[in-house]
Amino acid sequence: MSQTATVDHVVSAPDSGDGVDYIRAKSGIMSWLITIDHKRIGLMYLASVVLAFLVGGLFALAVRLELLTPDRTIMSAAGYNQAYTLHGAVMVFLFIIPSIPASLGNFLLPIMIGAKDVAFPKLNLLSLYVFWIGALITLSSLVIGGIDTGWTFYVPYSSRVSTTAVINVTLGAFIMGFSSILTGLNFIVTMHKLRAPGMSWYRMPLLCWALYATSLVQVVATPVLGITLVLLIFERAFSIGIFDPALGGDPVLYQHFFWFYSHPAVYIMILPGFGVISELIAVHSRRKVFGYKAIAFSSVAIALVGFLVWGHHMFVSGQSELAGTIFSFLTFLVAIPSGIKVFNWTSTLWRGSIKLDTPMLYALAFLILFTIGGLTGVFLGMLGVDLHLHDTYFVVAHFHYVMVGGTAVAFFGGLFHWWPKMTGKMYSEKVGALSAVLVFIGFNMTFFTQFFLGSRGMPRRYYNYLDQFQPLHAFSTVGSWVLGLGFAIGIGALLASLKNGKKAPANPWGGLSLEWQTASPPITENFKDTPTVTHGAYDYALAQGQKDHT
Ligand code: HEM
Ligand SMILES: [Cu+2]
Repeated sequence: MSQTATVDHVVSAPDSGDGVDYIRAKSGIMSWLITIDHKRIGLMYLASVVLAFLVGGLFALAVRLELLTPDRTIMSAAGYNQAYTLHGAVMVFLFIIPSIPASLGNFLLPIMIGAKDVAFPKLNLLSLYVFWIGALITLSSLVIGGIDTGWTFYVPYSSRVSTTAVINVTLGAFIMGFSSILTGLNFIVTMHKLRAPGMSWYRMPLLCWALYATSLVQVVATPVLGITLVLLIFERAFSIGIFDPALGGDPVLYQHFFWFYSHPAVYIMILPGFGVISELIAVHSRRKVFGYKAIAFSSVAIALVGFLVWGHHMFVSGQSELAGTIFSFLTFLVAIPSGIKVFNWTSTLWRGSIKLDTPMLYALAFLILFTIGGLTGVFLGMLGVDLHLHDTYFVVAHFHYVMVGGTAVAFFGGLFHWWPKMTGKMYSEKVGALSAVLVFIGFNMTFFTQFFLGSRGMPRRYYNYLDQFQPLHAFSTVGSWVLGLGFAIGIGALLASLKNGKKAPANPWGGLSLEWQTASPPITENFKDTPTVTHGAYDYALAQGQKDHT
């Protein structure tokens, strides 16, 4: 960012500039491994999920490369099944679910509400270790032969037919579930108990509200996945006949259990993204968020309604027509709070003094991509339309628009936004902007094509395909290179800043929420004295010496 922008955006001087920052406070690897500082834990989570993103991303590039030609390109059919399964499992369980809450959330939440740490700092460290253990067990499948069931592990294929490392991957996911639950519990208690004086619920930044709603889902839904996976492991190890029809079990029951978690889980993935986008849009357009309460409550509403719609994954599984119709109707309801958010973000931008910094570019990309993802979700929620589109590339395109175009893009936008705070370094604004543009172009090339592929009948998870699909597949594959390049350049810009970056000021974007009122990087205690909060997170008009630009 440019010099002049810094000046015109600074709102207040840091009030905790002295004291040692949390990075230099202690040194040596042990001081990290046994730390209970939420900022260090957040940073270690950050490194872990970015690493997971790279692993999942390499599988993605391999899968896409295989699909460049209708027949064999680089791998066998069996290898292909393993590649897309691990891609899906790693991206979901090791990247998207923990990405924003465990890394950015851990780092920011206590600072944003003016606390010194989360409510249970040791539990926080435990959740990181639980995550590492689960992740390693899941990845151990790589060395002992892979897994080819798809990330949903549907029975009876996963319990009886597949000869692969199903138990490792599901056990790993089971264990990582505890990490998710612990983080959720910790956040809920932290927000209830540790808000600074004056930090009422309605003065909290919207990211906190989003993390609150996410935590509720994590705590309530994750145990269902845990039980399901344990049952699956027992089924596979001892053939006890819960899910396997040959043993008197019910495979559709597995699907109910699985999606009762996994649909709410998509809100564990996207709600934190909503929170990040609210921050980016408000700060980089210097506007009071339009409809603060509507955005806050819509997060909670989405979290609650999200529990009622799992059956839309099972329209073709033989559930009754009445059940299908009800699930279809309930699915449409989720569109309302989601629509409210998009409307309010757009209204916030309206006449704001928008600065096209890298985080804002990512936020605008999010708005477009998530809107496409959400609208195509409405198509899939229509019972009759889904019969045609089910298990085609239309679905692949839809969930990538939501998960990558939504959550992953929000995660990177947030990473650029808070990077100066976390590391004390400014990255190259030009390179950052380049990455955002490449991600946006590459993403649409990769995935928009797949809406056409799917509606023309290209099934998902197929190794070979009819020649007529090749032009679109090839275009999508080339797009994945542009997308991969965009992400790589973005990560490169951040890493390079650690060495060559200019020192970051406390408040490079002129934000009003508390994290911008402390030093970059913050001191171990976050604030020298407990801050007293006198205005909302976005009250630019009320903030001292500053006018809202509108
Ligand atoms: C870097 C860009 C990415 C590319 C090019 C990509 C590409 C693909 C492809 C080609 C498939 C296989 C579709 C099929 O055969 O049915 C797939 C599946 C999947 N991807 Fe991605 N992906 C990317 C990023 C992500 C991310 C960030 C996530 C995060 C959640 C993700 C989640 C999934 C899931 C859940 C599946 C389903 C696997 C299955 O059906 O079993 N992808 N992806
Ligand atoms: Cu769903």
